[in-house]
Amino acid sequence: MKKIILPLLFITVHALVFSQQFIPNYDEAKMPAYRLPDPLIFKDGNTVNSKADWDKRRIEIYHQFEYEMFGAIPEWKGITKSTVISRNENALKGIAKRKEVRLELSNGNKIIPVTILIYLPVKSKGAPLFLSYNFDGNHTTTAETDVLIPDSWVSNNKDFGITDHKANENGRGKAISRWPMKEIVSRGFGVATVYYGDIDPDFDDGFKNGVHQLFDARRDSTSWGSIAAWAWGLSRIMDYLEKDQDINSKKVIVLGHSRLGKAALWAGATDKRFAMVISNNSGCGGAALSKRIFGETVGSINNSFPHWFCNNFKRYNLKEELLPFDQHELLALMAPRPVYVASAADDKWADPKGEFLSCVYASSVYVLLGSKKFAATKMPPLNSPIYGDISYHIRPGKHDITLYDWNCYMDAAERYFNMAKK
Ligand code: GTR
Repeated sequence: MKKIILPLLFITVHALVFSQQFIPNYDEAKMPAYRLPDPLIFKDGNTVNSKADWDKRRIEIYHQFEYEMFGAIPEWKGITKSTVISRNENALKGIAKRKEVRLELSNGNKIIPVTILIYLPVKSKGAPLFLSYNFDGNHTTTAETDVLIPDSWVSNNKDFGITDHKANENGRGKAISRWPMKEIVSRGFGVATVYYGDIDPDFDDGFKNGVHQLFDARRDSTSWGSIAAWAWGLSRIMDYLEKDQDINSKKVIVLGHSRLGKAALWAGATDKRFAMVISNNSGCGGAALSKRIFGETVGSINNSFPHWFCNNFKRYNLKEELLPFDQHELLALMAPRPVYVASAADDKWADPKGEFLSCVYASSVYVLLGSKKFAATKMPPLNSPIYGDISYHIRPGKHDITLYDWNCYMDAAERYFNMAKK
């Protein structure tokens, strides 16, 4: 009897302690004292003084994120085929050209289809393009009735009437508040969006579904999680965009909200073809500093989403002080390309202040590479964006991406690409 009771008692106490420790802290006063690694100090203690030094230091930081957090992407030996499957030259009441492109990522006889929905302004040739995943299917981003519904696995969702992991008509247009296509196109920008589950369905299945099927299945503690898979998918979409004559592939802005903001940041770090990188409310594992232990923590994210990061990242559960890097260094990996971080005041889970401080502490790298210093050390008031090569804003309201956010991103992109105001 004792033999059974003791282990049971141990497991129960352990589970209780563990869950207690994942109770989020929202009190600045209760945060631990923490020290952030300096992106401009090499692991051996030497200082980064020049661009050439930074190129070497960047590799050190990159590998830390790769092997300790997002996971390494195995060698890609497959091919991508692309087919335009629909065109509408008169979309959004005549202001946009729309097309859907089917990519087929394949390796041997495994094929993963990925559908890209693209809107381009009729009037502006060479328009900058926002590339951004959507959460529930391309058809949710628009009210246009002929945009395709994904065939891939989707999360069940009461609001979208999904109970069998299959998207259906009920979802059409349900996410349009997040996709102000008319406003974006009217300001001279294009949009390309893809359902993120086309690349990797967002559940813990042991990495057997999505694009993982196209790779060597052997895994170790450094192997990629889903966020790296989504980032990898953005690069494959970029491969296509580079070949599409209608697209200005030098002006592709990778943008993501929340978990997809984490993926956008890692895509920006892994692939320098993205001209600008935007993190909307990306929080823990995205733009927010982990060592602050505010809102979502490394332990809680790994506990809720064991498939997002590599197994090594789990070693830092409840031990953020041991992390050899922090998220300001993820932002620094974009330098000198512009990066934009945005928070929402009620989104405490994503730690707005931790997102802001990442911008502050990434700034030294941008300055070394010739940018102006990030223009704040204190959080700006609501709705008062700080623009520069590192941009930041915090708006009122909840975890979401709104027209206000998009307008700020377009303002920042207009400045960066020297576009005439529309
Ligand atoms: C939450 C998660 C966050 C964020 C968010 C989202 O549940 O804890 O890290 O990614 O989901 O993607 O909406």
